[in-house]
Amino acid sequence: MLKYIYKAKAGHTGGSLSSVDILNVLYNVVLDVDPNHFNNVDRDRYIQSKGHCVEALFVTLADREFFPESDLETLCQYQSHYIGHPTKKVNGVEQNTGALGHGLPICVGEAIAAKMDNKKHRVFTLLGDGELPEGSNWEAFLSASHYKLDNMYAILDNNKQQITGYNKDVMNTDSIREKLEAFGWSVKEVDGHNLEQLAEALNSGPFEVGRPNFIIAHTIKGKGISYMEGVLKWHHGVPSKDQLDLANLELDQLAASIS
Ligand SMILES: Cc1ncc(C[n+]2csc(CCOP(=O)(O)OP(=O)(O)O)c2C)c(N)n1
Ligand SMILES: [Mg+2]
Repeated sequence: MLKYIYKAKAGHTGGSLSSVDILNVLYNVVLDVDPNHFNNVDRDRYIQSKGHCVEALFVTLADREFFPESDLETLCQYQSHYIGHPTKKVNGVEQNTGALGHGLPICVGEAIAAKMDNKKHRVFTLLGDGELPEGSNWEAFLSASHYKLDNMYAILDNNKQQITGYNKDVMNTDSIREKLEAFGWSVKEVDGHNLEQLAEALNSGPFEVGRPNFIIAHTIKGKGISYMEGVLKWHHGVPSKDQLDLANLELDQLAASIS
C-alpha cells in the first residue's frame, strides 16, 4: 500500500493503516462476495463510509483478485479509475463515498431492502471516529434501530484522531458505546488489530435479534510503522523515499517475526 501512496504522491496513510486489518478480515473470512460475479444480488454489501482511506480498500480488493494489483500503479493518475476515494468504476466497490456521513445512511436503505425482499445477506460499513459528528449518522443510527436492522453491521475505526487533531479536541466522541446502546444498537468492542477478535465479532451476529450491530474496533492510526503510529501529520502524509525504505524494512521484520 505504501509504495502506491509514494508513487501517487497522495493518500490517506494513517487511517488506511488503522483500518487495513479490519478490511483484511472482512474480505477474507466474513463477506460473501465473489470477485468474478460481484453483482450477484445475494452478495453481502460492504460500503466504506470513511472513503478517504481507499488505499486500504484497493489493496485488499487487489489481494482478493477483484482486479490486477498492477492497476494500482495508476493510483491518482489522470484518467485512472483508481482515484483518491472509492468509485463504482472499480470492480468490488459497492458505492461511491468520501463525503463523510453517507455510508451508514446508504447501509440503512440496503438493509431495509434486504429485509423487504426476505434476503439473507448482510450489510457492513466502516466508519471513522472523526466521521461521527456528521448529523446524517445519527439519523441513520435512529432509523436502523427503529426498523430493527439486525442484518446491519457498523464497524468504528476508533483511532482517536481525525484530520486536524484528536477527536477529544475537535469533537468529543467519548462514551460512544453508551450512546449507541441508548440508540438501540447492540455493541461489541475489539482490538482492531487482532484478527481473531475481529473475525469472531464480525461473524457472530446478530448480537441480539432485532438490534443493529456496532463493533468498536480500537485501533492505532499509522499502525505498524514506528514513525507514523499516533502521529497526526500522517493522516494524509506521503512518505519520502527514505521513509518508504524504512517502513518496508519494519514491515519485513514484522513479517519475519510472525512467520
Ligand atoms: C463531509 C466531509 N467533510 C469533511 C471531509 C474532509 N475530511 C476527510 S478525512 C476527515 C477526517 C476524518 O476522520 P476519521 O473519520 O476519524 O478518519 P481516520 O482517522 O480514520 O482517517 C475529514 C474531516 C470529508 N471528507 N467529508
Ligand atoms: Mg479517526
